[in-house]
Amino acid sequence: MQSNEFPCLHISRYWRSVQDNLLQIVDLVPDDKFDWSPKDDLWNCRGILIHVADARDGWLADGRHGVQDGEPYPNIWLTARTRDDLRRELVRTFERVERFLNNRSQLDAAYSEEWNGQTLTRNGHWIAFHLLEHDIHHRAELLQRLALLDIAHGIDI
Ligand code: NI
Repeated sequence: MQSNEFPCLHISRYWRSVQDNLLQIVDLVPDDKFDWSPKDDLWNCRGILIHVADARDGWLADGRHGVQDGEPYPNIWLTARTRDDLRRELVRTFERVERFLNNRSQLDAAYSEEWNGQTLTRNGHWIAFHLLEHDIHHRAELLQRLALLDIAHGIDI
């Protein structure tokens, strides 16, 4: 193996465990805590959950970051209010991610965007990695919220 090569790594199938945890968290947040935040300048639980789903749409829908999968980019900041809404948007956007993960040409393609006067070019594998790290990052943030609320979650990572 040459130094610039990496071993073949198949991890897409394990992403679902992160999604399952996010759905568990949606079920665990008490009705009166979706708008709770530990500090004024930090997002509340509803905002974090919307942001996770919105980021998936954003990276796959609009072609601004790169992938333009032909599906719409709904503004769920206005429509995701209830627990059922949040669950529905996480399920919808994860199915969208799964379609992307199964689309070899979208994964292998290069995508460019302008950022701070620079042209950033990434491929679909990077976008998939970024969406996974984003899910994981915000799962940790939500678990911290539950811990601060003394809500046992049983999610042991
Ligand atoms: Ni984020």
